[in-house]
Amino acid sequence: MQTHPERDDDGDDDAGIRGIDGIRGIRIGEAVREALRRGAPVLALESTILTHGLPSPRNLEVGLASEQQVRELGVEPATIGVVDGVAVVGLSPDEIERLCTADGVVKASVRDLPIARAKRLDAGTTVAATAWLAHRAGIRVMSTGGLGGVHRGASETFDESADLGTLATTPITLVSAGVKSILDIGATLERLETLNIPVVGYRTDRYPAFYVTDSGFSLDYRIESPAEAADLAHARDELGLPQAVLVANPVEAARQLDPEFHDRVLAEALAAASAQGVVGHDTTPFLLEHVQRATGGASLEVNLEVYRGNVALGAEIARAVAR
Ligand code: PSU
Ligand code: MN
Repeated sequence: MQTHPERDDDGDDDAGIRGIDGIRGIRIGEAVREALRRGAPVLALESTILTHGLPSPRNLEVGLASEQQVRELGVEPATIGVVDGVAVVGLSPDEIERLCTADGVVKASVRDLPIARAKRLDAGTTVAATAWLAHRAGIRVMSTGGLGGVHRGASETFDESADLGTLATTPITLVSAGVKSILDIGATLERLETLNIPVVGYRTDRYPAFYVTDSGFSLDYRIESPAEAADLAHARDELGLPQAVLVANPVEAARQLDPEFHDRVLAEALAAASAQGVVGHDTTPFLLEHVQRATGGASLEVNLEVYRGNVALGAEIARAVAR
């Protein structure tokens, strides 16, 4: 069964935040609301991947195709984003198109949500903002491409994605292909440990690095099935722990970006970012764009393959969790 916020057992009166349309401050799309009411499986999808991660017009194709993919697996998709200041859980196809094509769409992590609301902005939501909104709406499972993490040089810049801190307090199950090697993967794994966030490999003992199957870092635990992921989420809930469970789902080795090519392009991208003084939340989109251009689109194809795989696994886990 889906756990609705007003039925949780944390002792506070979550019913009070329920407005006529669902949760106060959040608009829940009709189909998503209906699925949640029935306890049917729902899979949350982020939108920064569409607004800031993928080039146009692939972003719109991917946004709509992923929803279709989720539906074909018998799961209700809930793409999450901000339209005219309103946080929407379950964007309509028109709203997805608007976020993919309009000018001035910002990237919103959790701290940007109140600003976007007050200023009536359009925004793609990051993993952090998406997970937080999804959880608040009562959704248990989410898929993304790559997670934010600790940036290289973070010991000087303090640039660590708000994804990590948010996932430490947001009990959702999140499927990703690890973090991209534009980040400091070792430091990211250390921070996940510090933040008490469980990470398991899906049929692997190796932490993936998004474009490549193996980051060089190993994982202590692996799971073999969606049912095992659901067991893990239930165990977390029984213990009353607030952390997300991270399921690391690697791209098939035969379909990864050639690791040597990958390392070379990455080194160039990092040098360009540093030469142009790119900092803060512009860093991830800048590096991704650079890698996409420098690989002549090969990284984009891997990116889409990785994302399809995560969406498929997320949908299966959503079904297992709802059972
Ligand atoms: N990593 C990717 N692609 C992405 C992102 C991360 O491989 O599109 C996006 C996600 O939405 C993630 C966000 O939550 O970037 C992290 O950004 P920041 O480091 O500014 O928190
Ligand atoms: Mn950052």
